[in-house]
Amino acid sequence: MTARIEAVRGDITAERADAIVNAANSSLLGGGGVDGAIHAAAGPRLLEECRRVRRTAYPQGLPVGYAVATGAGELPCRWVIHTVGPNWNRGQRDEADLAACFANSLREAARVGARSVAFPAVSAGVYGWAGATVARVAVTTVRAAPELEELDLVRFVLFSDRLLADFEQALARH
Ligand code: AR6
Repeated sequence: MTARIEAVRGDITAERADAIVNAANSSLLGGGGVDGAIHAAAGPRLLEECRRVRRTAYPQGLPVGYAVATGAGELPCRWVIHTVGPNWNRGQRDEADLAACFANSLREAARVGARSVAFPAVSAGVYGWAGATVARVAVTTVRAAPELEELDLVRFVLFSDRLLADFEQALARH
């Protein structure tokens, strides 16, 4: 069996997937956008777990393209997988870094035992990547991931109709 891959419009903090992915920054200590929404909905336990990750595994911060799982605090999912997208506005324009976010998040999801994973459009907000590029890289990377065999569902949860259209087009084409 391989996972179903779909795109919906919605708020990822309301997702009941086993794991949701957070478009974080290297500090793992919160920010704006989807990161801010996830921390606000999860409550202080998530920040506490992120601080522990910083103290133990990543004292210098989580590098671009990496992913790390924590619990989910008050969120309806079980895990939050934090990944750091490349920042286009700072010249981080290598698609391989963006692809690594999706690939490494799926690897981390499978490692903790998640069967369903919800992704936002990593790097398509403050970090300035074009939605259509994020959609293409996300879809091609997820389709090629070996972890799909261990998952039931990968859902892209998009915050605007425009981004949803980008992802629907990518799913139809790639
Ligand atoms: N559910 C789903 N998608 C959302 C939600 C939500 N609740 N809120 C926003 N989005 P961004 P980035 C969309 O800026 O570009 C943060 O400050 C948003 O519309 O959240 O990777 C971090 O701490 C956009 O399409 O992430 C970093 O510093 C997408 O999520 C930096 O922003 C990603 O936008 C990361 O920038």
